[in-house]
Amino acid sequence: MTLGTVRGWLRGANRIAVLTGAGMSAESGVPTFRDAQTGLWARFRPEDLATEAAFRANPGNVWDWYAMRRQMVAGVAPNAGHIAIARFQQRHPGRLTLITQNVDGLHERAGSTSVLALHGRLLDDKWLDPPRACCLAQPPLDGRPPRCAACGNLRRPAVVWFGEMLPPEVLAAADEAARTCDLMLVVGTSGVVYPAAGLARAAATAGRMVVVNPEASELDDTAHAVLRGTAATLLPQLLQEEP
Ligand code: BV8
Repeated sequence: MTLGTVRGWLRGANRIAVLTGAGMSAESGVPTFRDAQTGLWARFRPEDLATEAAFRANPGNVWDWYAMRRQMVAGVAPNAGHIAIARFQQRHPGRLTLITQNVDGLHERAGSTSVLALHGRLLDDKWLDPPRACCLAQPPLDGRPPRCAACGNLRRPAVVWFGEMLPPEVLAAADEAARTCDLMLVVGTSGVVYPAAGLARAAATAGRMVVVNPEASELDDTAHAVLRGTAATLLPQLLQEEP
């Protein structure tokens, strides 16, 4: 399938969904999730760091991994792919539902609205255990991680770790969008992580599902079209208005 064919499908689609993964932010300089970990974390698989058990076992190490990622994300900018999606949403209010597995906040920074963030947000924190009155009575003590001065409850990144439920209302909205769309663009995801990848499969049944990825992914065999290219190159070509 060519770019032109998919552009034709998009023109005829009233309800568009876009599902993005880590590859969406690669051209902004954010390493993809399954890229080799760098530095201190080179010997860990992300699946082994992004879990509650890992955090409880070694809170400082996991907290530092997130602090490093926060610092990296603070220093990058949305790329042409993020901007193309945001501009399309502005030109066609309500026609494109954006679902992301990413926690970097770059879609919002590009101007996208009502982003369905399946896996939470890197820059937000929450209490590890349900907060008691003491946790809410004063700011947490600074530290790696910060903690409640009275009971020691830890702060943790407000992201969804492996083995944790996705926010039910976000997942329900994403599921609804996937099951009722005419077309879903699946951009920059290996299609390994569930239930996110299941949304792409649901969209392939409801309408057309198009993969945008420079490499092969687990979703290629279910796609109606596979466009071999990057987010920052192909999304502006797919989503820009006719000249
Ligand atoms: C749950 C937040 C249940 C944290 C993340 C076996 C089979 C099926 C499922 C499972 C299984 N075993 C376990 C499970 C469940 C598990 C899972 O799916 N595991 C995987 C590893 C098999 N899922 C869960 O645990 C989920 N929860 O199921 O709960 C439950 C139910 C009830 C009660 C309790 C529990 C939670 C999953 C969420 C985990 N959190 N992130 C953090 O970020 O630290 S997931 C993490 O992976 C990121 O969010 C990332 O986005 C996501 C998916 O990875 P990708 O985005 O695809 O990134 P990846 O690096 O893999 O690929 C990048 C792609 O980009 C590549 O294809 C590459 O070619 C492409 N690319 C590169 N450059 C570009 C590009 N594309 C375009 N342009 C470019 N320039």
